[in-house]
Amino acid sequence: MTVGNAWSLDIKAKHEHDFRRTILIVDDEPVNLRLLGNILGGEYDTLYAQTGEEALNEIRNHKDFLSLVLLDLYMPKGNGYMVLDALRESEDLRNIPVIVFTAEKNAEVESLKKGAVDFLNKPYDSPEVIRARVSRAIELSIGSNIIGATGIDKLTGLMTREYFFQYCHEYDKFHPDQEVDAIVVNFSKFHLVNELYGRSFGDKVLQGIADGARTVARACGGVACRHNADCFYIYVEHQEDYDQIVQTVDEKLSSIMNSSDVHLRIGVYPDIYHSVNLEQRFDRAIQASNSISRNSNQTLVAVYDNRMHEKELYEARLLGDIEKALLENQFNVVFQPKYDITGDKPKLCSAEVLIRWKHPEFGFVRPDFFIPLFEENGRIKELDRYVWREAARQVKRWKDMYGASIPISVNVSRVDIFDPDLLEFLKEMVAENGLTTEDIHLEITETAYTDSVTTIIEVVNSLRDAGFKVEMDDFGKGYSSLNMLTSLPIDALKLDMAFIKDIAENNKEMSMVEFILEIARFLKVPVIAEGVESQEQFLLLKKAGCDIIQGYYFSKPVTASEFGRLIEKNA
Ligand code: G
Ligand code: G
Ligand code: MN
Repeated sequence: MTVGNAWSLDIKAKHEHDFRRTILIVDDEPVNLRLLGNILGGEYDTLYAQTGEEALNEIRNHKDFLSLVLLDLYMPKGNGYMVLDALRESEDLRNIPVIVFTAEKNAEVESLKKGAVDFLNKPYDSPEVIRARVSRAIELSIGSNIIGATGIDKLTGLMTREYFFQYCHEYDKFHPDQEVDAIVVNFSKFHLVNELYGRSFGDKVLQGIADGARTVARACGGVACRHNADCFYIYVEHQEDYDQIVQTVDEKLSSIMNSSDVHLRIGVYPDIYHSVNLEQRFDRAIQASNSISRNSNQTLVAVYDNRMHEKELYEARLLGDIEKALLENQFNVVFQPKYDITGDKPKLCSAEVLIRWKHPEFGFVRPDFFIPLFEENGRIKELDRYVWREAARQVKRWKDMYGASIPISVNVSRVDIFDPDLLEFLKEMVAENGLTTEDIHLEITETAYTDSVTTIIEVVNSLRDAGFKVEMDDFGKGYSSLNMLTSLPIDALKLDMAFIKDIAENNKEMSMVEFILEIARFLKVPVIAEGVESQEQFLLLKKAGCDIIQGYYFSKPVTASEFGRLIEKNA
């Protein structure tokens, strides 16, 4: 039996704060139902049942969004105790809080034992008492079922994500035919706002985005939440386009900070086919937003499309194939020589080990595609360790063959930095191969330094104390400031390829490189230039005082045996 307005829950008219919860009132007396309905109907959507059996049916039918049951103990066809027992026995239902009505002390104790959370007196307490007890019981049960007793994020006043997802699930149930959009709003490099302007300003910026998200949600018939620090989720009716959304959020933010500093990435997954569940839809919205560059200098929106779907399937395939790939030796390594150019003649001084994956079906898969995938899915450690071992074995072989070798550098993923066994593993690995820590250099990407400054400094210090040389890779790709360099413990700086690309054509680029070289000289840190392809670039870099060069100009990555011959010639 359904009375009240539960089925016409109109999300459009509602803002997150006045989201209505649903309660079930069970009593065999119609008069009592009406009375309680009147007391509680202003605040809650109400369902009614007159027997124990009916009550269980209603509970089962609405279990996903029922916030509370008010239960009379004495009824025909299954009394209140029977209902309590049935709820307690069911995994699905036992978390729904129940308040019982009773006139007897004994019954109170009995029903609390059977799992009721509270009781109300019959004849009824005053409306205020009833409302207060009901609301407290609901709050308490939310507190234990989901995080955050109120469901509201303190900083922004938006829903918490748990509450948000509950709400969205509920929305979907009531609006099975509504086309909906899952939208995520991401602030790129938000930590920089905190670092540059302080946390309290950062908080204001987040409130600004929240304000924008709330306005959008209201205008488009939906809800918004803060999902985590600087990422907001919005769930609204399907929109024809997203210009208005971008504009709204931008406007709210530009009243707080310089609009030229606002770079939001907005991703949208329009669920036109109702084909995937809520969580997946938001994952896809995130994928869409990740397709936008973190370095873009304006707020951009990306809508999930077929191409992204293919990519998702492809990524899933690759992930599924890792095990087999490792077993079947589909991975191998190549070596790209590095040349010291400080003397008269360039001299082979090292090489970087690079992984290659020859997939039986897809052919060569690019590492800059699969490395991030492995990182995200916790598989990079295995892969990196495989590569490092290969590198160590090779160096040992070359030492045995030629009586000498040169140090080889390996890439250390930023994820490896958090591995507590990293140092031990590396030390054992060199020892097992009869090498020393000087034979293996470690390249750690610049973004690792900016992600987690204190951890990385600790880890790098311990690696250097053990004798490993640490090179900061991809310098310039991330956003560590030049003055940060002075406090970072490193043995070499690898300039990102993007810097080198245009130095021959563009004076400004070359000045930038010269400037970095100057600072590095001051800090006594040698600089390695990557991606040097032409003689012109080589000569410019040599003139500017660059120390080491890696790039197609000297050599593409080569196989172990080819590199062995280079060592032999060198010696
Ligand atoms: O090889 P190119 O080969 O396309 O490499 C692309 C990127 O992938 C490089 O910038 C490098 O940082 C990364 N990479 C290559 N090999 C490895 C590896 O063995 N481990 C890690 N973590 N990254 C690697
Ligand atoms: O980890 P890292 O960014 O250092 O990897 C270096 C990457 O740069 C590898 O993918 C390697 O194949 C690539 N590379 C090396 N030299 C050149 C070059 O001269 N031109 C281009 N386009 N790529 C290069
Ligand atoms: Mn590298």
